[in-house]
Amino acid sequence: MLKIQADDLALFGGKPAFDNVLHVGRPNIGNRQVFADRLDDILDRRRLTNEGRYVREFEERIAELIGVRHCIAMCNGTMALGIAIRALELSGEVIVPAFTFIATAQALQWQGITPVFCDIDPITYNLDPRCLEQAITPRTTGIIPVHVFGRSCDVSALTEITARRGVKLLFDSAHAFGCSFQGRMIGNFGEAEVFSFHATKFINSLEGGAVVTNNAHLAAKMRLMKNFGFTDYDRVDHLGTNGKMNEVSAAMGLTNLESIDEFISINRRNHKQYQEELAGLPGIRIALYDDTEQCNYQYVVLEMDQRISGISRDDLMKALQAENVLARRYFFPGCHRMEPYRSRFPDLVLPETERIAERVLCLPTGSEVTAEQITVICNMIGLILRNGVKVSHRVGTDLTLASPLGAR
Ligand code: T4K
Repeated sequence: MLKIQADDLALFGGKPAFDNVLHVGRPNIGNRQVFADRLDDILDRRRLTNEGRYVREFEERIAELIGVRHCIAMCNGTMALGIAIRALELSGEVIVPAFTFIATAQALQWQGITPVFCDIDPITYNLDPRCLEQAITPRTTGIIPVHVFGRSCDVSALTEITARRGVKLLFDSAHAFGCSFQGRMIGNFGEAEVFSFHATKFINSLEGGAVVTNNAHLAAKMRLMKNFGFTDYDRVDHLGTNGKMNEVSAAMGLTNLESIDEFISINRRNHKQYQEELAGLPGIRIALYDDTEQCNYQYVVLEMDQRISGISRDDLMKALQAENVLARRYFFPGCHRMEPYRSRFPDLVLPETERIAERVLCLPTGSEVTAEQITVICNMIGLILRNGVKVSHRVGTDLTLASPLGAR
């Protein structure tokens, strides 16, 4: 039901717009029967993990889709990042954006490497190549840019700078599976690129990740490293760990991959609908994708300018959460404002990162969200904005709305 006046909002005693919570990152699920058949096959054959046939097939399909020579599937994106970092022998300092999921920084810190945070471009939200040049020091061994929300970094500039300055380039492409840069699929750039297939990602393998590369030597090294360094029964030739993907995850990944076109078209349709239905609201815009590239459209990111909208992003988020719309402020407050970095770099200021982290809000999309639900969400955003002063006052005085986790 569309809400017409402020009193209809849940904040003011109206019935929440949705009985069940609408999430950002609700998993897309492909053909259940196909997955169930694969699951049966895994159980029948009792090959649950360690280089089973579904993992191999998943790797082949990914490599084919991206047009890259090597794909090594792993148990999650963070482990995939960690193994790639180690295989590339990064050390000392590595430059990363702070506007990313904390895993980008943690994968480095976990290995005693210092992430050096660099500011972002305010339009693309990606690492700003101009800031990067200034952040490189004699201790810098590499950079890990992130294709945030699936919109590609300025790959050409980053490639040029890293080649000229003699540092390695590894991409965190957790959001950018199925996306391209200048017509070439993400996954072909730098020394290697890392994907995440976590449940919340547009293609999921329950938990999962992969490193892709065109470098055969690097690929062989990472393949060893993710399996304890085993080169044969009873023979270890390299330091390693357990980064393996299991067969059930691979079966889920494969099944979902078979629906990739459908998922993209749903995401694209949702994105367009939000864009159209929110058009004209003051101080609000939906971050655009470049339609001339391949995009997965997996995030609908609303950016708001409080000076024009008259209400803060956080107040809008709380008002939506009261309606059971669990909008998320990825990536607030920025990695540099989280521990251990907040304490280590208390004076670090990244103006664009901080400005964008205060302004963006991710809205529910994916195959679980219907067109009718999107219309209701857009209608509520309009109503909330039109009653900004009243909503902000209410939010400011209601302690139950203090934590975004309260709405889970
Ligand atoms: N690099 C980047 C740039 C990343 O964004 C990520 C992960 C990584 C590296 C590391 O990759 P992984 O090691 O995760 O493979 C979520 C995801 O857990 C995380 O994978 C993702 N990025 C990040 C952006 O989002 P949270 O802490 O927001 O997750 P959570 O549990 O709050 O879930 C988000 C929403 O999805 C919830 O409202 C509930 C819903 N949900 C979640 C799960 C797991 C479901 O409906 N069903 C589910 O099964 O981090």
